[in-house]
Amino acid sequence: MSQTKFMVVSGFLGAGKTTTMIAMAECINGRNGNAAIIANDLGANLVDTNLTQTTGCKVVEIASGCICYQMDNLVDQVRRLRDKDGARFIMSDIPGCGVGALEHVYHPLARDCADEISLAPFMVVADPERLRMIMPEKADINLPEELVYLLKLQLEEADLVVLNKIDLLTEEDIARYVDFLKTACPDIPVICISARERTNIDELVDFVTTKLSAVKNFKVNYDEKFDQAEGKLTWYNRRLFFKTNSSAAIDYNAVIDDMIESIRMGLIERKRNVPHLKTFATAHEDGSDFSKASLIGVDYDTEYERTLEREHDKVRMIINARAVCESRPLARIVDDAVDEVCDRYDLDCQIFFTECFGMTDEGRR
Ligand SMILES: Nc1nc2c(ncn2[C@@H]2O[C@H](COP(=O)(O)OP(=O)(O)OP(=O)(O)O)[C@@H](O)[C@H]2O)c(=O)[nH]1
Ligand SMILES: [Mg+2]
Repeated sequence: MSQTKFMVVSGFLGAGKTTTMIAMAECINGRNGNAAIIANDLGANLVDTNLTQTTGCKVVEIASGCICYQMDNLVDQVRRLRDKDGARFIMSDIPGCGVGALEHVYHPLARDCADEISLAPFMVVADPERLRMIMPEKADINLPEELVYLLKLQLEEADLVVLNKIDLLTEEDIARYVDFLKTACPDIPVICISARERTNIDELVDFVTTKLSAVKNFKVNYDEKFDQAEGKLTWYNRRLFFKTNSSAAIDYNAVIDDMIESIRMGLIERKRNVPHLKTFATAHEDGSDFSKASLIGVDYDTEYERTLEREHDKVRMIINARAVCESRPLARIVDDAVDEVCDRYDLDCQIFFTECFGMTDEGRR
């Protein structure tokens, strides 16, 4: 049986896992390599799946839990992508606070599926801005200390560290980050890329398509410290539908921007943060006109990968937030933001789906 190569892409919230997977898939497809992406996250209605679909890359979703805890489903999906879609290189991310896929995914695959699945290097995407927390400067970027622990743990799993977002760095900065990573992750190769600008993606693809994982023996200690870190995070997913009461077409880019600003202000008022807030909006009648926004913390600007090109009277929207905020205030903050834009722009709003849960909430499972 011909082997399919599988790779896990790990990395902190907002590091650029999805952008990197898309860039790699486009590059591999350009070489006739037939790539596929598995978008993995907790909960349902994922911005990342919708965004990836717009690129034309093959994408399936494993939602509602980390792949670490649904190996049968993962292996099924990999086989299906191989047999139905002819995928030869399949990559899956894990939730941005996730660790443990080396032990829970790579080891079982190496043990049980070695004849059909080969394992590409376990890849960890690092965002320079977040790395500042663990560099000698120990920058305070307004995230709790507990999350620093998760960031460090993620790096320990890597066969390959990808320093992303180098478009934001000078040559001297890049050298400083690489030096740090070489010390923090001894003997682990570092490849510097800009997923957004598609810089060094060929080099990265050469590496992961030709090298294999070392399948290191690394076990996460799921102790109190780990629980405290996970306990800091709340997941929020909502699907909704806006329409203008007057039926007039309006600029929904302004609505989205104001809504995100309102969420930001609500979090700041409560001294909370959001390591990644994403929105995806499509015109009701024309799915090709879409907007995708990301905010990687209340202290940063909202970034738009794409904005709506035209005015519309109706849009569908998905909001995903991974926040350092308890679930009830977070839900209220988003509700308030939605109400605020409905009033300001005279909109009607249908809410089809909302879930909001703390990672370690009692009674969730
Ligand atoms: N400047 C810059 N921004 C980037 C780059 N790669 C990704 N981003 C931006 O960083 C933000 C987060 O990127 P994602 O790819 O969604 O990050 P992620 O790791 O998949 O995030 P989660 O799935 O929520 O954990 C988005 O606004 C991206 O456009 C890059 O190379 N340069
Ligand atoms: Mg993502």
